[in-house]
Amino acid sequence: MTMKLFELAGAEPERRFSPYCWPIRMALAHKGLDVEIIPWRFIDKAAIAPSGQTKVPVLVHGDKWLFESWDIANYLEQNFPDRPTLFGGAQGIALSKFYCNLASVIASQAIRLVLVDIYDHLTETDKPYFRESREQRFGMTLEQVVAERDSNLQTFRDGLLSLRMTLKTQPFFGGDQPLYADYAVFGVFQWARCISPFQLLAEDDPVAHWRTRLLKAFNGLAESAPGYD
Ligand SMILES: N[C@@H](CCC(=O)N[C@@H](CS)C(=O)NCC(=O)O)C(=O)O
Repeated sequence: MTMKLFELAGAEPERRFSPYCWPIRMALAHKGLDVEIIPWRFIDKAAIAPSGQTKVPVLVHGDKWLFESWDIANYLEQNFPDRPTLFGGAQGIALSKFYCNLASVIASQAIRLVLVDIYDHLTETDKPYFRESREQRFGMTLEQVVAERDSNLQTFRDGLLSLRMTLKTQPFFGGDQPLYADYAVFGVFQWARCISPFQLLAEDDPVAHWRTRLLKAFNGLAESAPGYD
């Protein structure tokens, strides 16, 4: 039974830019599971209404409509235990939760650098919803949010120090091989790469080298997605 994944898309259906959908795409690839990807736009709430909420990722497996990336990853781990593990056991699940929360924090900082680029890539029908909801959230225009991004970039990069220190001595947060902790954090950088030409990472940053390793994973699944480099 092939699963279906509703994934946030821009005006170009192949441009996928959700920091929460990408970890699930990578997790499905890690488990070697087939999935039908359904491009989804912000105002397309009816399509995912059976999940009982309004955000993607939404994974449909049989009659189950799953949402919340963390819950979906745990569902995949529990239901496909014979496939490669995403967490490396119970302690790994507990530790991975930290990386998911860290990814959300990094995403909340990165969005201040790429917000207006997201808007530029949306369908004309998504644009008014996005502008209104995000300007309400930030209390200023999209353009004002990113106005200082050149001078704020170094502060963002400095905030990645704990990632950088870890990746100096091991190729992945999971150790020698990537685990869900890697995919959770990678989702933020892949989201930014897919939606914005603004370079979040310096080329010589160990975080950038780790990102490259994950871009190339699973036969270049993430690298082949439309984006900027
Ligand atoms: N905590 C959720 C966050 C999901 C989320 O925020 N998804 C965004 C796309 S990145 C969304 O669907 N937003 C819909 C909206 O803003 O209306 C998860 O991890 O799945």
